[in-house]
Amino acid sequence: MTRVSPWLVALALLVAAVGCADDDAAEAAPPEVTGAETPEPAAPDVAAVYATIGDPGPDGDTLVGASTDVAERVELHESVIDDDGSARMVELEDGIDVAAGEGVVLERGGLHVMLMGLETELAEGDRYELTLEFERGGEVTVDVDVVPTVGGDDGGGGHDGQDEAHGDDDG
Ligand SMILES: [Cu+2]
Repeated sequence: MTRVSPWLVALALLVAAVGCADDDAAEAAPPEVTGAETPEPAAPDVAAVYATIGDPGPDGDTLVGASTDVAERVELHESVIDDDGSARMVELEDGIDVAAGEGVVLERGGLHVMLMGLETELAEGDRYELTLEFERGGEVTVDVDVVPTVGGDDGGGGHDGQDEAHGDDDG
């Protein structure tokens, strides 16, 4: 009768687990980030960053953090409207989900990256570097353009482009 040492069994399981983890991480790369911009900050201390994060691949990914030289710290936020109609921002401590096959858009009134404790004055036309950290894909550094502030506190921001179609007039 052969007796298998429990230590050997444990070791075999450990090796198998590590092997699987290695396979999973092998092909990871950060998703493409485009159109990163910051509206010229209205407050002296904080600024928002909007951008489009592309398809992270079939496994999806999560934006878990960000950093930059121009601010003390960076948070991930979502703007929400309370029941009483007032707008506020909540910090997303679990990160921002980047959907498999889709990506995610960070935009005014929704998901965004928030610079807290600005150490450099940001004015229209400036450009700074922001490093985004993804759970699977790792880090990617993008250039962020400082753009004019659009609109005020009205929460609006729709597009006004109207196209009138002309039909054919047969006499
Ligand atoms: Cu915010």
